[in-house]
Amino acid sequence: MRLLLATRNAHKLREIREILDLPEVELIGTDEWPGLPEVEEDGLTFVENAVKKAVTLARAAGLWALADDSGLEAQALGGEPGVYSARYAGEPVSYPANNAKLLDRLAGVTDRRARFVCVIALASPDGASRTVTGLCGGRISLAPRGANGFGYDPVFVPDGLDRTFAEMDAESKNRLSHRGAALRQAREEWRELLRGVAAGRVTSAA
Ligand code: ITT
Repeated sequence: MRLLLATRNAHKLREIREILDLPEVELIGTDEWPGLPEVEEDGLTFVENAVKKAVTLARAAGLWALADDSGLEAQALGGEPGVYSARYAGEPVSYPANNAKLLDRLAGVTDRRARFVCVIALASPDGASRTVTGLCGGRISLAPRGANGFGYDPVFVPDGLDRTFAEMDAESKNRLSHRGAALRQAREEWRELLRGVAAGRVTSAA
């Protein structure tokens, strides 16, 4: 079966392809399916946004679709930047500017606890959907470190380690990350469903 990956973020696409390894499923990027609509991410939760992205693109393409909505929540900032993670420092999206704003907001703050959240939504062409959620706890470093990964990786140190995500190779990050956790759960929970879709027995995620 073909599964449309409803994200325009190339870093996420790579991580999803690395982790969601299902034999019956051919993963298709949005660049391979012209004419898809832009989705405005105006939800107040990661679940709302992930479902909206997956359902909109599944309906438009007539394919099953998988979307990721994710972000960082800093404890001392009441969960900021949260669903606003991508555009925290405004448009155009700049990862260094987002990191600088976060470090600025946390200047002099001793509670540096934070967590990454990743919601993956799976939608069928009829508009039905399911979600899984992955979390990764850690803390915000005092300064950016490392050049791997994307987004807030240079300022995020996962629990139990001293290196930021940006100082790790992809495999180590995937083992610990919110996206890794969500995708492993997706693979477990949805394997049979996707097999049914591939065999023509299942037509809806409802
Ligand atoms: P799509 O909506 O097309 O999937 P996006 O980048 O706009 O791409 P989101 O709205 O879900 O995605 O924003 C997620 C932001 O959260 C992302 O831009 C990063 O700033 C941050 N983020 C999410 N996962 C991350 C990770 O694994 N490492 C670092 N930052 C991450």
